[in-house]
Amino acid sequence: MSTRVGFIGLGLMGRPMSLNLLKAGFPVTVWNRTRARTEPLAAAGATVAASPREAAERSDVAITIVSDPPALDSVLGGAEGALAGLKRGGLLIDSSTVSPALARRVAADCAQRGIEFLDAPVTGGTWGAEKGELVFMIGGKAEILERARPVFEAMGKRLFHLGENGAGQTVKLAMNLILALEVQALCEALALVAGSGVPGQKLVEVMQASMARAPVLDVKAPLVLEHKFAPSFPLRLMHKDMGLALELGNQTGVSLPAAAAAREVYNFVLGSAKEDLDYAAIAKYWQRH
Ligand code: NA7
Repeated sequence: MSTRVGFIGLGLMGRPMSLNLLKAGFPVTVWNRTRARTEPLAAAGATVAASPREAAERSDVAITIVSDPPALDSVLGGAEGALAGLKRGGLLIDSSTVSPALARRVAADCAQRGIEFLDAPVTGGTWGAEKGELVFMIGGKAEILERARPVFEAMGKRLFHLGENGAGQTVKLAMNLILALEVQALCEALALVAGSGVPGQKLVEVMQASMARAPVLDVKAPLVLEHKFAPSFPLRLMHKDMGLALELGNQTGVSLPAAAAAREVYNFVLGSAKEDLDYAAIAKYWQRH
């Protein structure tokens, strides 16, 4: 019998990921806080649960992908939470980006109930989620990852086993820190040339022919030049991830001076935003001058 999957969180990432599980033939039960977002999944053949607990009860593997640590606590804990629904021997995979400390706490809560746990945040954005080409960064037992491999492979193209629970989140926070700083560097450099009267497009052309070229900048440079900031990876989530990275640095005694400075720019733009924006919108920091 095919592994039954419970899928909790149908945001920008969760919706295409759960659709890919359905396409791969897994029986999927979904839950989302805003119920209207379950409709496209129901139309594609998913069962809709009334609570995270019910989604977990109907599954062998439950997957969560929600905004942030409080959201994860709220879908896992309590009488209607997913942990109350999973059976002994079941598996919880969390693909949200949260702190490594929270991943370890969830792992301990699962262990007490005889549930296996993998922290498995993703990179690849909505594009990767739609194509089923996400990259998973995984913490937990290697043999559990192997057990879940077919489920992961319905959603992603690369699986990295990085160590014990929490290691997936640690690498994810470091990855997003790199992306956040690359985009910050691009926006600063564009402001510098624009301030001297040279069109930003000229800088981008040279960058594309140089060592400074980077895939994330291939995607974000046109958005910055055209001032198009519809969210692909929302600014609010990158802001959250930078906060989590700085918190991890505090806890481990590792100083992150560039991250601390960049977070001020992310703070400023997020604080003055009137709508949901992509994180490339940090370019607005310089456009106010
Ligand atoms: P989105 O598109 O903002 O989706 C967030 C999801 O989290 C969405 O399903 C939300 O439900 C859900 N959510 C948020 N807060 C809660 C609470 N308190 N309780 C239950 N559910 C909640 O984010 P993405 O899909 O782009 O990203 C998800 C994660 O992957 C995030 O950690 C990223 O950093 C990486 P809603 O539909 O709003 O009711």
